[in-house]
Amino acid sequence: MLKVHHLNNSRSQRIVWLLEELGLPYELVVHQRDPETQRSPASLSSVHPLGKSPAIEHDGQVIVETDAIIHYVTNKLAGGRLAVGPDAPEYGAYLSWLAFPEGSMMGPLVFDLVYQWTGGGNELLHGFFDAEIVRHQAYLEAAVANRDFLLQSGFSAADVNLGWTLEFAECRRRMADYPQLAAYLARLRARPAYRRALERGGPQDLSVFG
Ligand SMILES: N[C@@H](CCC(=O)N[C@@H](CS)C(=O)NCC(=O)O)C(=O)O
Repeated sequence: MLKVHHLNNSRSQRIVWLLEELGLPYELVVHQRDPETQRSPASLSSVHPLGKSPAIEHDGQVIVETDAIIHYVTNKLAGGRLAVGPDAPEYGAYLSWLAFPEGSMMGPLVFDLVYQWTGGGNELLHGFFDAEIVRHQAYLEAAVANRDFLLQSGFSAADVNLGWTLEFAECRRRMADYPQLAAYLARLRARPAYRRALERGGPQDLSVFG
């Protein structure tokens, strides 16, 4: 049985959501953040040396990194459902979108949070993160302006990956200027599997990162 290590209020919510979308069985192990530092507990470091979520266990292996887990789940456990295969016209677009949240977006958003938590003081540095966040948000706003989901072929695992990232951007008050993006996030949140995932992995409260 697939085991999912989930940290409360974290990006591993994506994996719970993906599994609910796919209707796959899984055992959920919930680890609680330290309420003061928001760091993960020792129980997660006993799963993998990095002590990060998400992590999954399957067939005696521990797999980490959100994008790798999404590839593993969709292609190995779900016969390619919610993924796009190499022969499909949108294969390149799918891979690009799948990598975008962790590869491009989360870095500046997390640096901006840490900058705030550590008291700021370097406006040059802050200006750099801020401009990066605006650039990414504007790019996304245009990308979802004329379509319901990231790909023309419809909803995919790339939307799951981006959806939680936008929730994080929202708690950082980075969504107000982007109506198309807000509408896209509302479409994602309206999905029954999204709501089931919150019941299973939640409740989610990202306000601590605000
Ligand atoms: N690049 C990794 C990032 C993993 C990560 O930073 N996870 C956060 C959860 S949002 C975490 O475990 N934070 C707790 C900690 O570092 O102590 C991925 O895509 O899975």
